[in-house]
Amino acid sequence: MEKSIKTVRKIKTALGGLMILTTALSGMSAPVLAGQGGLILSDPILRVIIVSRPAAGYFSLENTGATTRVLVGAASPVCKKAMLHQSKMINGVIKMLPINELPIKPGARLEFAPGGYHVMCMHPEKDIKSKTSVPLTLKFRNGDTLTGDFTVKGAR
Ligand SMILES: [Cu+2]
Repeated sequence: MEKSIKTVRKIKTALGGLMILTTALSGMSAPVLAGQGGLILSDPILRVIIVSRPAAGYFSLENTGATTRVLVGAASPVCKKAMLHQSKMINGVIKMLPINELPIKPGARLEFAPGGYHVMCMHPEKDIKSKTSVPLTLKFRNGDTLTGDFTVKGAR
């Protein structure tokens, strides 16, 4: 019994170290997905408030590589169409602007978060709320793609 408790403690310590490393890398908690050329995707979520309305994809994307990467689009089998959008206050009204390309310089981190950049998932699949996570692919100008497992979340 005593031995198993010690083992558990050791595992917890090891996990704690891993969490600290993950936190240091992403500034947030796991999950973290590393893609081509040093791209690191963390905390991907898809916010689904009402299935009949578009869902919004949020994440953090860090470029640890040596070259600028350009995000040009998104796609998911659970969205009829997925687009890159930016919410912006224009004359006191929040508007959503389409984004065609979004460069991420070496060492930079791009935040897709409420009130700013988001992936707009048009006509999400009807049973989307029954899923815990869905695949969503980020597309880059050089042809690379990065597919994350986006956690499905409802209204806060
Ligand atoms: Cu939008």
